[in-house]
Amino acid sequence: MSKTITLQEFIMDTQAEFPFVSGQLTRLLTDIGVAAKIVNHQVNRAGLAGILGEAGSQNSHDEAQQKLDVFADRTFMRILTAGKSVAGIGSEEQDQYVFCGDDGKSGKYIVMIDPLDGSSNVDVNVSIGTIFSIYRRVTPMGETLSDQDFLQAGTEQVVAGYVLYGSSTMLVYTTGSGVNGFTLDPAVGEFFLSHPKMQFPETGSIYSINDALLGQANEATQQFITGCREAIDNGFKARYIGSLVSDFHRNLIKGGIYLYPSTKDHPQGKLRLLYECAPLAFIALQAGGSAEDDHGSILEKVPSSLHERSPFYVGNIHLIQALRSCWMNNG
Ligand code: P6P
Repeated sequence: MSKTITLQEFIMDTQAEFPFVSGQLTRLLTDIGVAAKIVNHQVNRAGLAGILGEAGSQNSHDEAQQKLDVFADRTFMRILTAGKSVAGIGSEEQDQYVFCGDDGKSGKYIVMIDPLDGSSNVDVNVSIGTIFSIYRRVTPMGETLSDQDFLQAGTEQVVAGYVLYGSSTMLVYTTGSGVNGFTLDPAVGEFFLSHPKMQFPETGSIYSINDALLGQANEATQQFITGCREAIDNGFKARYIGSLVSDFHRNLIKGGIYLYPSTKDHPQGKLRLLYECAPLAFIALQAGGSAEDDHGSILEKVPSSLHERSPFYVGNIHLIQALRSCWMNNG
């Protein structure tokens, strides 16, 4: 039986894929793995460590921060900043961009991150996740960062990935050459390659949407979901965990579509373009799937602000195409 390789070995083996490789990206990916292990440890013992519940603070979206949100944000900030590869970070938990090191003049990469998505689920022991995206800086090294470094289209991503703190903890990422999944062995504290070359199944029959919001959704989404419900004899079923990374990961493995349309409460959509939709869209396309908003490709969207929201539909190509045809039918 061939040896299962660790995340570190895989990163080293594949770093040659990158032109002008300087080792900075290798260091950055390694740092993400380390931060994920630290956050995982706290998530797994949250009920014992008195870190369940709200931190008593709010993030920039006036959402109550969970204690674990704050812990995860501080952990990723600390480790990514210390690594010297990162010039700046955009985080769901930070109102503004964070410049790393010497005012962001030396690091080569920009990181977008949702440190702990779905964190309110941790109190009820439901899986949660970290979502991250890595871009090259636009301004030359040695200059101070500007908006253009942070507000890049998803097509400019160098790396996208997520950590799923579930029944086991997984790190799944792509550098543009396919999607690979690593499972943490807590006994040795290492991530091992467990899901090489992840691809959506040929077809999918799971639809994930918050049913309570359907009445507020656009006509196309309502028509599509009605079609799914009528296809129950073809094996269609509804599955919605309420934790984006968990719903996405399940659909990636079993096949399906996740939908979060714009609603009355969230007229631009609830999910954030830069650190939720774009990274998962990159992964989806690399895994043979598709990701759109109401008008077309998520990856082509150029954000105008750090916390911009977007409607988000992601999953098997044939399901996204079926939704698109509902848009066409509804003019
Ligand atoms: P709703 C969690 O707050 C989150 O951002 C995603 O993880 C999840 O898919 C979605 O919101 C759930 O939203 O409105 O269905 O509770």
